[in-house]
Order: sequence, then C-alpha cells, then structure tokens
Amino acid sequence: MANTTNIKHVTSPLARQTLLDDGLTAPVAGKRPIRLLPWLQVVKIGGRSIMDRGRDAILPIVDELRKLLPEHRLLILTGAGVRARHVYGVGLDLGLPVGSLAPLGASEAGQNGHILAALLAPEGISYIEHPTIASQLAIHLSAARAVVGSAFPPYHHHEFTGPRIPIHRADTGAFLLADALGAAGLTIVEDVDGVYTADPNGSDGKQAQLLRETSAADLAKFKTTLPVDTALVEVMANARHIERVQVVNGLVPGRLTAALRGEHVGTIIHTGARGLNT
Ligand code: GWN
Ligand code: ATP
Repeated sequence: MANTTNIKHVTSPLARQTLLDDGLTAPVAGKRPIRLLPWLQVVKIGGRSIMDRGRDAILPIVDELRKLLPEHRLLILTGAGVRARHVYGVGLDLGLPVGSLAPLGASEAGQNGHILAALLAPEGISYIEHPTIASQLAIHLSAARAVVGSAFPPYHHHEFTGPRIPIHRADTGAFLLADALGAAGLTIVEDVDGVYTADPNGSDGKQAQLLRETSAADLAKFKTTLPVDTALVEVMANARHIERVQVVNGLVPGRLTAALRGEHVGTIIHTGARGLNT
C-alpha cells in the first residue's frame, strides 16, 4: 500500500513562514517575473477623450492602428467614457455600493471595445473577452496581429471601498495588464498633448504647462487633477516590467504611430520599475 503519511510534508521554501514577512519571502519572491509577451505593445484608447467623440476622432485612429499592424503586435484596450459617468451618477443617486458601480462602468469600456473591433474587423481583428485575455491571449495574437479588449480591470465586487466611485478604472487596468504580461510598452491615447501642470481645459488652463517627462513619484505629489486615473500612479510605483508610459494626443494624426516607434511626442511617465535583471 502507498505510504500516505508523506502527504503532510510538502517541501516548499515558503512552508514554514508567514507570507507577510518581506524579509523571509524576499529570497524566494524577490526575482523579477518573466516577460510573457515581450513583443506586445499595449495601447489604451480613451473612452471620453476619443471614443465619445465619434467618427471624427475614431476613424483617424482606426486608420493609424491599421497601418501600424505590419510593424507591431497590439493589445488595444478601450476606456469607458461618458456613459460610465452617467451610470455612476444614477447608481450613486440610488446608493449603490462601489462594488456594484465597478462592473457597470466596466461594461461601457467593453462596449467601446466592441465598436473599435467592429471597425478593425476587415484586418482580422476581433474583440476578445476578459477571460480570453486572461488565458488565451497568446493564441489569439498568433492568429491576428492585434486584438481589442476592455481596459477596465474586472474588480467587480472586489473593488476597493472608501471612494464611492471605482478607483481602478481603464488606465489602471491597461497598466496592470501590460506590466503583468511584460509587454514592450504602454501608450495611453488622450485628447491632450500629455500631462500638464494643471488641466489645460480647466479654469487655470492658460497657465498650464506641458510636462515632457515626469515620474510616478512626482505625480504622486501632484496637487492638481491628472488626465489618467490616480490609482495608475500607485500601481506604476510598484511596476515590475514597464519602465515608462507615454501619454499622447490621439486627436493629432501620427502621434500614436510616432510613440510606438519610440519617439517622444507626448509625456513620458517613468514608473518604479528599474533595470532588467533585478
Ligand atoms: O460584455 O462589453 O468581460 O470582455 O467588468 O464582467 O461588468 O463581462 O459582468 O467575458 O467577464 O459588458 O458580463 O461585464 O465589458 O467585463 O465580457 O461583450 O461578467 O465580451 O462576459 O470581466 O465584454 O464585459 O464589463 O469586458 O469590461 O460578454 Mo462587456 Mo466588461 Mo463581453 Mo467583457 Mo464586466 Mo465578460 Mo467581464 Mo461581465
Ligand atoms: P476614460 O478612458 O476613463 O473614459 P479618458 O482617459 O478618455 O477617460 P479623461 O479621463 O477625461 O479621458 O482625461 C482626459 C482629460 O483630462 C483631458 O481632456 C483634460 O481636460 C483632463 N485633465 C485633467 N488634469 C489634467 C492635467 N494635469 N494634464 C492634462 N490633462 C488633464
């Protein structure tokens, strides 16, 4: 008969210690994770800033994405836009908890993805669902040069409480995916030239100056609003792979293409990830 007593003695360097003590886990967990898709470029298309503007903003971006396909393999992720803001307003009025608002906002990001994918369908590009991104992205990118998905992270009822509006939105979701996949880069497409010292469309807009380069650490100290989720700044600080993100103006033809070619055409935000082999 097989000796079953050994079942209780699984060998693991983590077996005899608390997982909460960094000093104990670091020798085992301190290694940089492998890059799963190091050739992948992730592009986040703004919901409010691009998709909500309709054909005038969307068709030129579609054209640019189409022309980029021979050069790059893309995961194109869409933000939620104004419909999410409407549903948050209705939900908040009804007293819905943040965990109920998160999937409502997320579904709008998905809808924008479906729109974009429909326009890119002649290139063999499809919308793929969250579970497909999670477990079958590689095979889909073997069949097509690019796929489209929702940028919103599926926190659902696990969304953090505190703020009444979900804090982990499309920019955060796009970054979490790009970093987890060890992608070559993340470009965030907005309707402004990058990150300014103040909202260029706000009351102090005239004084606002474009920051050509900044860091997650500097943005964490920022007193004004940002064109990206504030939670993005926090996840950037703990990045493992993605060392910089570029925010570009998608209303100016050619900016997205230039950014993917490595040109500095918007604001480069340096994350907390450093070096290649640590
Ligand atoms: O519905 O547009 O994925 O890719 O966060 O969950 O709210 O879902 O609750 O695979 O799992 O609306 O139905 O919807 O946007 O998120 O998807 O068409 O369970 O393909 O069913 O993690 O798309 O949707 O909204 O992304 O962001 O069926 Mo949608 Mo979204 Mo589709 Mo997805 Mo959520 Mo699924 Mo999901 Mo839900
Ligand atoms: P989503 O994808 O979540 O729908 P989005 O990324 O398309 O949203 P917004 O969240 O509206 O778009 O962010 C872009 C807007 O942020 C700009 O149009 C600009 O007016 C505003 N903004 C606020 N603060 C700043 C800042 N410091 N620098 C640049 N733009 C800013």
